[in-house]
Amino acid sequence: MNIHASVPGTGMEKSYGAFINGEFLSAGSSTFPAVNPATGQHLSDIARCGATEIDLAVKAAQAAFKSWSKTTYEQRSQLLYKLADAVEADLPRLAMIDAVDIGRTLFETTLDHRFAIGQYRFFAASIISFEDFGKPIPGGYFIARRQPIGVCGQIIPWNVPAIMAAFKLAPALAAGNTVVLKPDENASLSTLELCKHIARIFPPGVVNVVPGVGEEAGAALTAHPGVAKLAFTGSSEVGRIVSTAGAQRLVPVSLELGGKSPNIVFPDVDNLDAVVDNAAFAGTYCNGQSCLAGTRLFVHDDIYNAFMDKLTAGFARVKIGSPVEEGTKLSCLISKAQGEKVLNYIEIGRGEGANLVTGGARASIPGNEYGYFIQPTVFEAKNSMRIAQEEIFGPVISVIRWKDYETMIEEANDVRYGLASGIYTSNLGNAMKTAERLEAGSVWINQYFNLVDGTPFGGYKESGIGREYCRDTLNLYSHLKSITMAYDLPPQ
Ligand code: TXE
Repeated sequence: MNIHASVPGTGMEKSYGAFINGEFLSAGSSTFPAVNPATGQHLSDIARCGATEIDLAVKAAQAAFKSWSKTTYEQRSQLLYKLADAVEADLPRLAMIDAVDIGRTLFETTLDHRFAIGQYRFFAASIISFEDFGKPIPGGYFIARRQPIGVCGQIIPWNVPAIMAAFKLAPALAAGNTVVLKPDENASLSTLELCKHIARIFPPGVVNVVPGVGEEAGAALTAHPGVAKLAFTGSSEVGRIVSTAGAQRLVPVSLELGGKSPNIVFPDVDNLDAVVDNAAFAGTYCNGQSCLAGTRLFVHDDIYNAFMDKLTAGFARVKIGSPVEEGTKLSCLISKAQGEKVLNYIEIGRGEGANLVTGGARASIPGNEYGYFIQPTVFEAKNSMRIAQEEIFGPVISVIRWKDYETMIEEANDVRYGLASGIYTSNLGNAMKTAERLEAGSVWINQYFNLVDGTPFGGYKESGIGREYCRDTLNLYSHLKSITMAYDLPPQ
């Protein structure tokens, strides 16, 4: 492969083929471009794989499973630690590749890779204590034995590719499975680059990465009879398609889907400035392209005006700019399509009578005119409005003023999603009682996005099925077999 000179220092290739059985195939003639969403710069050509490459990859993964599934927990743990070390040593380069490939700030993409490293280490540690269990029974003993499932088909989105790859690979490999992973067509580069490390560390065929578009490579992966488990992160709409494919073949499916999370501010908060900062961060981190984003901000009437003044003033100071420029807080969205989708939602908000408090337009950044940089946008809205109910996936917050606790709780839960939520209050009892009542997989008290390895992550309602990021995830990737032993043959 030729080193591509367009982004110096990244070692990016001119083209990438699928990574199958420990090697990169050539990209072939059918490719799609990786494009810098800020500048429009062409970065690389990526193989547009389909059923043929998926089949090759699944067969390689099936062959590798025979020996990989028999490795000890300690052996797998060691290799995951090695992968974590390799990513850590390569972090600045990988973070730069993501910044130019997905348009998020270097600060954020660096954090993404740190999260990924954490995931590899977390599962390297967790697998060691993933014990079988058993107990004496009358006349014998039973053992509950954990066993890997087989080839896992994994499909990931574009918003945080390094985290998504680690969320999928680490638990599956730790539990003794082999993998065929399809990265997103908007964000394949860092996952393909990760394969260079994987090639040095893991036996051939244990990890296979097949790039391509959803309806082709993705659909072929979900339909392949050799895939024994499916895992998907992306939109709820495609989650349904993946789930249906799994149901047809009766294979287990875990899903992490969209969100429209409530973030609730009580009037008794100790430090309003800190709360405003954190709530702004909750709505706009990742340029708002996060399934966890706290986009429905419930602010109590008693502090409403002060809160809104501070929020607007805060957003006026936010630096919007090139993803690779020091100090940039908000950069561009992943694509024109995503940018237009967000701008369209802003129009929908105006049209349904929400009051636009700040933002609402595309910003023009010198040298980056290609990109969709959207100003941080705040609407005063009603929970029933579309902008408060639908996942916008951009820096757009709907603020909902509340007075009555019961009504607020009802509205906070009145949405089809249930991924995350936030609460700010100085009253511990109130925080815990409210946390109990929220229909969401994660509740953050006093600090949104407080993500720590080992805390379960996943959705209620249409936000998904299964929990990642925690020890329990190993169960998603394991069979539990009971072996029941009688000391004696039955009496005749
Ligand atoms: O996601 P898709 P898109 C939400 C967010 C965003 C919207 C659309 O609201 O605006 O989804 O984004 C693969 N069979 N989230 O269109 O289509 C696809 O190739 C198999 C939330 O980018 O769900 C990619 O790898 N696979 C989300 C992955 O699915 C298919 C993060 C996700 O793409 C497929 C991203 C098919 N038929 C978007 N069609 C989150 N939960 O964080 C597509 N894919």
